[in-house]
Amino acid sequence: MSFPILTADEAADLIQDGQSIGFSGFTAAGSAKAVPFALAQKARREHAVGRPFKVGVLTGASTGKSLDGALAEAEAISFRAPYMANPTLRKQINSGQVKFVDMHLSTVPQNARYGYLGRIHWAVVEACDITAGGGIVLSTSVGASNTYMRLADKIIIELNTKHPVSLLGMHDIFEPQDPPARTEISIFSPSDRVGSPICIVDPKKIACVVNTYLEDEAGGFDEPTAVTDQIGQNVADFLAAEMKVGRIPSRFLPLQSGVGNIANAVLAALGQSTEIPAFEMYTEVLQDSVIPLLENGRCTFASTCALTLSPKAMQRLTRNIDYFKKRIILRPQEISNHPEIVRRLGIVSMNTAIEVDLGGNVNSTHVMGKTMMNGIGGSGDFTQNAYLSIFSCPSTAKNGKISAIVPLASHMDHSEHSVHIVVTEQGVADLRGKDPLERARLIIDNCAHPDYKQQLRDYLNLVAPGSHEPLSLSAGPAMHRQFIRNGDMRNIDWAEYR
Ligand code: 0RQ
Repeated sequence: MSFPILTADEAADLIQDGQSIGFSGFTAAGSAKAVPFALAQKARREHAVGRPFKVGVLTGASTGKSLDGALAEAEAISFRAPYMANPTLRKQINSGQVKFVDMHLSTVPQNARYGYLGRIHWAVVEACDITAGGGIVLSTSVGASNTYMRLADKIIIELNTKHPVSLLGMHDIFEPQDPPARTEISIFSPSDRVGSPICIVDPKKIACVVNTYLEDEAGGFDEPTAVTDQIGQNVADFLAAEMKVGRIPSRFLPLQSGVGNIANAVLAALGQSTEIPAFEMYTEVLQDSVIPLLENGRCTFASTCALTLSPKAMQRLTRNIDYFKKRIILRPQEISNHPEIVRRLGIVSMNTAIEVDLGGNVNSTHVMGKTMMNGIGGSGDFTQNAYLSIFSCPSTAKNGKISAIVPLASHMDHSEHSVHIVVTEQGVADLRGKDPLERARLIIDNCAHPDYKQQLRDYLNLVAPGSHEPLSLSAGPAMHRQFIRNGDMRNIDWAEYR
């Protein structure tokens, strides 16, 4: 089967102002690159002659600089969902210039099918190959590409020969029926397959193929610090202790791990732990730290939605692709993050908080309650359904001027009902089976930074006992107010709240 071959500029010319595009990309892995970059140049040309040009951008999750970065810099995005991590786009979202809908990632394909995300005019999807029969072999992520290609009016394929065609066989593409026709998803172990290695699309919808040779734009990670190492160690020690008391079976449970420096450090620590047996992962992103663990057998299998690897780690994987193909499955985000499977497999979820309050509620998305950082991503999909849900973060941010442990979270993504364990470099608070006052005391004693412990205890003395939740609606936001006024959360005079 042959399709028209166009340049990226010619393909971008097919896309009109006001249209909506479902792009491939779950993190920078497998993001469309050439067409969005060309589209950004087109937007600049249109703007230069006084014509409007903006598009709606749907993806799997965050993307690389050629997609969110280039389009945001060209002021070409009107609407964005469901997750992003680009600084320019973040500014535009926080200034109200770009509409952003922050969603649980597992729900994106279904919401697209129901039409909540509007008409999808184009799917622009990176592939590493197109089979003789017209099947699309996706590249380093699946995200929502299978659904976008099925729903979009027309499809543009970026055929990226930088990715090896031997990725064929790593994907497992499956899209459930919508209720009431949905049946069970038959995944009983991370290595179970339920779908097809390729995406079957209507060939009449393929408008063109754009040939590219471009590396994924995933950045590396910050060097581990004493704080991130200690957080990793605390998580590893806690899980080892859970195994000893029999709450985690000796063959262990599948792990999910979020994005970022902390998640990377936690996985590295679990890999090094002599007390934790070899484990499987059922996760949404596979970061650099897992590659050596797959090589040395500490991680025996990984089901993921994306290979979020630095170029170096990606080379390591491609050099040994047959080995990794036996140990990695790439799934659509609707399946990698599916609540049914997360609950069935008994996943241990490990995500990162911006702040945690004394009730055990977690804010993962909004700094000071109103500035969007990245989005909830898949953290809610896993947290709400995990056997054991863990949130970790450094106990302070911004050189100690911000405490991650606060009386009342300024935004709530994960409630006390779903958050089991809180970990900072100071220690671990196990909130299971604890009432609100016990939770508050544990979080202060075990997780707060010493600079903030007394201040938090003073707050607790102010509000407890006397109610089920130790809460004051006037004093709860005091530490945030103090930071906004003085640039530092410390030194609150609680007298004004008595
Ligand atoms: O700021 O970038 O200016 O230095 O937040 O923080 O400590 O480097 O940690 O890279 O792991 O990111 C929650 C944002 C953490 C991320 C978050 C500032 C801090 C720094 C980054 P700088 P670190 P990480 C997977 C699942 C979304 C939910 C999720 C995230 C920057 O993990 O987006 O897990 N998670 N999704 O200084 C002010 C605070 C702060 C703060 C940290 N209390 N106040 N700033 N920072 N705490 C995603 C997918 O599904 C794809």
